[in-house]
Amino acid sequence: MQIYLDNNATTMVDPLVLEEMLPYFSQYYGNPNSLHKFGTSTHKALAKAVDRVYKAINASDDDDIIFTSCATESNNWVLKSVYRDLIKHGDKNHIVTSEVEHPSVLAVCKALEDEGVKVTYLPVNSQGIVEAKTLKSFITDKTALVSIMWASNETGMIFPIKEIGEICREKGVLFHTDAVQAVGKIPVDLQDVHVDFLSMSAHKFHGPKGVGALYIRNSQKLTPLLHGGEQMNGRRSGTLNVPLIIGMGKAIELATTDIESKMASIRAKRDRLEDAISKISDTLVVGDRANRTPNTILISIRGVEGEGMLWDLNNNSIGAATGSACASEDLQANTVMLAIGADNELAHTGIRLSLSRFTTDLEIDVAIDAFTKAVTRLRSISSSYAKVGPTPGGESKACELHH
Ligand code: C6P
Repeated sequence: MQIYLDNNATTMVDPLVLEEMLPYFSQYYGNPNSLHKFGTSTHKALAKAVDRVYKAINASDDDDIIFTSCATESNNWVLKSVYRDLIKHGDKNHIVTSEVEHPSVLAVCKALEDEGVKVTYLPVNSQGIVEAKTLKSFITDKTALVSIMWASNETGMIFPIKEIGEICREKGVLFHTDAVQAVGKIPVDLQDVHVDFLSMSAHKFHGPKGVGALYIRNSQKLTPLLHGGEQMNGRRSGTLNVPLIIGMGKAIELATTDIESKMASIRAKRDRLEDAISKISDTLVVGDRANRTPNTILISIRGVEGEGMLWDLNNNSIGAATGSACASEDLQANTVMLAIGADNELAHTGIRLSLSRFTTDLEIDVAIDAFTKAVTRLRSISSSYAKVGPTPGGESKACELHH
């Protein structure tokens, strides 16, 4: 039995999604910009996919949703083009983001600092989220953009996007949110929150890899990242990836239809797993579960290196992570745990477990057993744990980290 608990890294393509995509590889393969039937025969399915994405996030007809190759492209596009439009060719000089964004935001901000942009990296509280009141005092009349994620890929914690959006609107500053871990997991309603730009990625909600989108409120100006042809009304050049866009449309519809009951079912399994593994002494789960995406747990286990834990779980055919998949090779401490106030040792012991709607109760039972045994084995050979021993009382805690 293979148990996949790394759904924040990527998800399995839903068989219903695959089924809908398949004819568009070898049957209806025309370029949608061609005028013959090979091209035009894709139009109906493409229009349906677009409608499905608009509906899923409750975008209005005045807004634009532009397909990209991934959320990394969407994030790069917003940051680089706002820099070009409002800083390089305007009178602004400042961007606000948070310390815990995904590298596809943070690395772009670092690159923009080299171009002379001032970037404020907002701290997070002990729950791992930016507080809206913190943001307020950092916005100046030189601020071009605020970019804050909707939900954390590492902890699952949900940020106060509605309040942040209101602050940005009041101050007249553009607001971008990286909603990769929110779309398809929790309700995202763009009539309820004020967001100018929103990034998403199909492979996080059982769609294919290699396709994402950028939502643009009121189709407002944003210089394209990719210049070339006139695809997507000239906003994003490159031949449309028809099967992947169709797959994204189907996947977002499946993920967001009856989302509350899907969330309840995933949450019940997540909570059962969390309750069981946090009974192990000296463990700590980051963030209140009520304010987390229903599928995610970031747990630290004193005396157990994250990589060792992954090794043991992997030997039991369980796939988990120590944090973001794209930072998994550098063996560094979990950056989000450090930002929350964990010391270096604790930040090396984080394990991220992320479920999906395909996770079964049986898989949770097996995972609980394997996790518990792995902790016992790894602690028995841990020199640091042997030196200190279990904390008196040894009880586990919900997050209580402080700066
Ligand atoms: N996070 C993780 O293990 P792409 O793959 O480019 O469509 O998505 C990038 C991305 C952007 N923002 C957030 C919040 C994300 O979680 C991700 C992908 C994976 O956490 C892989 S690094």
